[in-house]
Amino acid sequence: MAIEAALVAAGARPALPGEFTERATLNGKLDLVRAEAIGAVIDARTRASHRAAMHALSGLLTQRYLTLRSDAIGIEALIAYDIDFPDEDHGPIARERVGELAMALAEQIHSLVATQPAAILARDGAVVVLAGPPNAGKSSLLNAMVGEARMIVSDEPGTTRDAVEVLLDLDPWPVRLVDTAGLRTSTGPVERLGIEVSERYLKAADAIVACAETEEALLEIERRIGELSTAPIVRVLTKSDLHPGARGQDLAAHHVSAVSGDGLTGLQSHIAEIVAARAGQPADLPPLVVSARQRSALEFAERELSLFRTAWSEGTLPAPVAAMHLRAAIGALDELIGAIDVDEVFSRVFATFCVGK
Ligand SMILES: Nc1nc2c(ncn2[C@@H]2O[C@H](COP(=O)(O)OP(=O)(O)OP(=O)(O)O)[C@@H](O)[C@H]2O)c(=O)[nH]1
Ligand SMILES: [Mg+2]
Repeated sequence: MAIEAALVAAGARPALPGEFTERATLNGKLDLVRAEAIGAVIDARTRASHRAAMHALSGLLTQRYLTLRSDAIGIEALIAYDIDFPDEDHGPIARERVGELAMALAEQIHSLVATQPAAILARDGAVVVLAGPPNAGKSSLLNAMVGEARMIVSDEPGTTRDAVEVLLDLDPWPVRLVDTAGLRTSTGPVERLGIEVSERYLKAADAIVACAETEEALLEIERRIGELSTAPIVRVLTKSDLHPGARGQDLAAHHVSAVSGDGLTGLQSHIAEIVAARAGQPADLPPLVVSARQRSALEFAERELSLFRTAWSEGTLPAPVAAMHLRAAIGALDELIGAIDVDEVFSRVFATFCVGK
């Protein structure tokens, strides 16, 4: 602090939030997409978000945007003839060809816009609900999976009353593990409320871990879950340390102990597989667009391209007017990358950074 005060007295001033990154960008060392990626890398709480941010930081996302932009400029060059010679019937390039290229470009842009659900999944995790009868060992299982005593555990049935979510950073997608009140015909009003919350979570679940100590109880709970949800179910027979003998061999259930840790790894891999089967493998998806600024620029470009395509293919507007939509799409792509004078965009982006980055 004393050194800082001396420096300030000598005429220095503390860096503004994001100022170092902003200066690097303004001096051409970083493009805007990579600059934003620095913030995203710092903010990433999951491996999936971190991976997406690192991809952007590497410059590959910028490359992708640059390709889109140069494709759009390529189309603009093709229609120049129609604009310059509006009275000619046929330009050197067929109108349909321009329409096809604009369509292909719009699809490319859309595939990036459409990564929003995957970007949300990477940040927040898939909802995976632990469900089962009271005392099945659900809270103990959650504690064992996250490696800390998050939930109160007791041998009194009906211990958990409220649903509690914990982020579990599985690969390739994180999971929001939800512990719920044990499902049974309620004994009291508070527990009944807890069970209603469990039922709501089950309806919204991406996957359900059905937990029970015996196979009869497991089948019964599965039947009850089936009335509320169509999400895939992972079967778990709990407390395997207390049941050394063969139990539920036909059920293809995971035999898990929260005490010994038995079966936990296999269960987690199975959950991760189910989520990946629904959401896809990151390597098969386009790069995730994690920045809201980038997504809205892409959406704008997509809308303008669609207006261009309609005007162009239906010939409802003169070519120069249709071309204005294409120009607007290119403008949005320019702004996305930071290729033009974007002082205002810059300051908006960097103001969200913490001091000194
Ligand atoms: N030996 C052994 N005991 C366990 C295991 N898992 C849970 N228990 C015990 O079983 C009892 C119930 O565990 P909880 O985790 O509270 O069960 P729950 O399903 O969350 O119960 P409710 O919240 O009431 O629905 C506690 O006494 C735990 O110590 C296990 O893997 N092995
Ligand atoms: Mg519990």
